Amino acid sequence: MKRQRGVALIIALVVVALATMLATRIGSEGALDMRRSANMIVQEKAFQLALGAEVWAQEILFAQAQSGANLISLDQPWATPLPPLPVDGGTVQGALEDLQGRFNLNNLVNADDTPNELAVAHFRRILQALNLEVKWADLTVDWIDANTQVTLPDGAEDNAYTSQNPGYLAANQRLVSASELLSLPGFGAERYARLAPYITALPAPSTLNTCTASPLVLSTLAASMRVNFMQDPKALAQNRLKGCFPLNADILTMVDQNDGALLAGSKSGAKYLGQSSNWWKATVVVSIGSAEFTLYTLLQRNGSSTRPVLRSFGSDL
Ligand SMILES: [Ca+2]
Repeated sequence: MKRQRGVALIIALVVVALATMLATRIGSEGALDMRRSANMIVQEKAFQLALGAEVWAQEILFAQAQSGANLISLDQPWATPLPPLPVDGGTVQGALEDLQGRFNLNNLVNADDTPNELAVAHFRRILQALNLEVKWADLTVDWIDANTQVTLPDGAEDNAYTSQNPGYLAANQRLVSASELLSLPGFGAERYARLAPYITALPAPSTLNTCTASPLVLSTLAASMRVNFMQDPKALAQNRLKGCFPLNADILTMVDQNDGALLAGSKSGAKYLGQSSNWWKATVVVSIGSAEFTLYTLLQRNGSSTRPVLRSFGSDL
């Protein structure tokens, strides 16, 4: 009898313990579910706000197109960032960047699949200016070009990639994102971080907008470039307060005649320089409570209309 009571007591204790465990579990699951739902609501809200700001960016570019200005320069309204604006439960801020002020990696290969010598030489000088190895220029050409012939001296085709573990093939097509450079064995995040602010991967060939290009991109335009804008970036910024600087014509006075003819396109027929743009990057940052979300959008302008071509939520284009 005594023994039976003992057993009953143990069973009762086990039942209570089990019930307590289940209750705790249900409680924490419930809390997690609620937290998860709250996060999803915040995320959806942030996404909708970011899309709203993206429309704002398109409106600004539309107004810019309506203004009738032929040049795209840094003194224009689009170039002024949108400061943090209060919205329901947080803030939204944004900025537009003219991507034709960057070096377009997809310019490295011509439409006929040959290397664009002018762009390749420019890219080599950009790499040099950043203390990076020039071999990455040929490697990028081979990664993009449709053929499987190795570009000399530094190129590589499928063999270099199939021998990796795990193996893969060269893209042999235009880059969708500049971050594809990370696919080149040994390139690495450190090099990419250094190069990233100066490069882009646009879906079409583009001219370089000298009105918005960075000091480094301008100074490396030609081997014979006599002006080093990197020495005095403030002077360049000052010169840009009132309009486009340097104009294409200004650049031609800063290089020797042969380089000038190449940049102006009078030798190849294709202009390397321009003073306008059809490609922008909109960066929108939405903060709600302690959460922050960033939307990057590639915008293409066609006449007076602008449309989003690519969106990335969280990581840069
Ligand atoms: Ca190739």
